[in-house]
Amino acid sequence: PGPVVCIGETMAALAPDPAAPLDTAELLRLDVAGAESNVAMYLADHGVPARWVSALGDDPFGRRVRERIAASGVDVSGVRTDPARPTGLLVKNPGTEATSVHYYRTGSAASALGPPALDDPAVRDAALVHLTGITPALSASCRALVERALRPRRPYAVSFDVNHRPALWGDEPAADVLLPLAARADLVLVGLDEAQALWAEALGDDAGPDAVRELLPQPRVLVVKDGARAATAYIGPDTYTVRAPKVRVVEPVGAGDAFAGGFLAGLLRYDDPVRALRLGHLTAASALGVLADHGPLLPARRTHELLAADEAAWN
Ligand code: KDG
Repeated sequence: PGPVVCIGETMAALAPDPAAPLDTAELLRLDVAGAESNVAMYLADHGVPARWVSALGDDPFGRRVRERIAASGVDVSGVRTDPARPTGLLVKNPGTEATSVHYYRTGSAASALGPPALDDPAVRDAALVHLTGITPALSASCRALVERALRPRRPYAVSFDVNHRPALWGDEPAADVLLPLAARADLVLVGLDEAQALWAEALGDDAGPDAVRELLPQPRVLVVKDGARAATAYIGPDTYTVRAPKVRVVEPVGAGDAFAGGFLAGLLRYDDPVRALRLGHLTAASALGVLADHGPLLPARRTHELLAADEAAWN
């Protein structure tokens, strides 16, 4: 099969290190942050050919982002440099309860992406195109890109991680945009809490994963992630649930992308939904254990042991 092509914005990311509120922090660590390139990096970690298609400014942050992602084994030949627009920036502000995220991305190079990005040679032989619900919130042209990728009779399968980022939507109802987009994808990933927050009215009180499937019956594959508890994959008429292992959490941002990278890699490599869910959980654990979005995987041998182990070893 061809590569997985992940399309979306990646920013330079600044975060206090050691973690402290920005009011008092003195040192900031420079990293990269982008949901789709995170998925590409985790796919590459698992040995699945991955490309990242995007745009960056002609600036030091843009060069840093490109180099970091290329160094992770992702093909960045489809990443354009836009001399007229800057690379976006994300700043993390760790609070006592939770980390808040501040974006400096309006007018960024990636916000000017549009349907022509899909004509890039890097997309032409894609087996799977991976998109997220972040992109349609960035600009009208970015939304048009997602709409076009999800057109009927497309030459590739599309996976779509709902990735609701309330800070990007302002007054616009994200729920009304994201549901029809998700409905047209071949494979959808969504957090249960995210689905409950977005589509509360349609799902009803105390909705579980099955209610999300009822709301989204169209995609052949639907994965509903219930945080630290479990993840359920609906594939055609079949349902598979795998409990999450207990892990130490340093910082959760990036774990959803890691889960997506592991799940997609598992599905592509083993064509086995339970192994795919397990690889999703194991890869999420890599992101949960670090401050950055991208953490180191377990040694390959340990991963194989856990994928093959019986369920008791997982709980
Ligand atoms: O999924 C993790 C992302 O939230 C982060 O890396 C930044 O892509 C990002 C965004 O737009 O929030």
